[in-house]
Amino acid sequence: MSVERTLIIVKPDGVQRGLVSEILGRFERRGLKLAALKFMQIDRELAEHHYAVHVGKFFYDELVSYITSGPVVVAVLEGPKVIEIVRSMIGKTRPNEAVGGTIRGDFAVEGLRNLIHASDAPETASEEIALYFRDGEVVTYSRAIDFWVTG
Ligand code: FUP
Repeated sequence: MSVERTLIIVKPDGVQRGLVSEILGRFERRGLKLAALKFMQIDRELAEHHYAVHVGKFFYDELVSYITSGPVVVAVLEGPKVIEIVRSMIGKTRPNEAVGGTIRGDFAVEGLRNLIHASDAPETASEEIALYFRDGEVVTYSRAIDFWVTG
């Protein structure tokens, strides 16, 4: 069984609205394994690296201002097909299009205030994990429940 990792960020609106435990709790309850966790403020340089793919787009400046506007929680989650699973749990990028049952569909309303980021492919996941965590900060371990979650 191949195990993947993905990076998630509870964005400044998630922290300010007191939704950190709700969001992390959903991933924990799903059975996904926490491999790294950090509370931090993203500075402009890091934001520009993270969102390099969006340079020049109409929403870029506002996106960088928003992600640097307050502290965030950054985590690495691990599990088989975790990238796809987490993307489906966060819901569509535009909160108004996100269906109920997803994080955005349950708690977000409009525009950039979409509460959470999650890597969208294996290559971006590796790049993003390296952007936020040093090697030793991502922890490999086994849990007693792994047998019951992944077999
Ligand atoms: P997502 O992976 O769902 O967080 O979305 P992207 O990484 O593609 O985009 C990053 C952020 O840019 C989104 F959270 C919101 C913003 N964005 C827009 O405002 N409009 C768009 O068309 C695409 C992205």
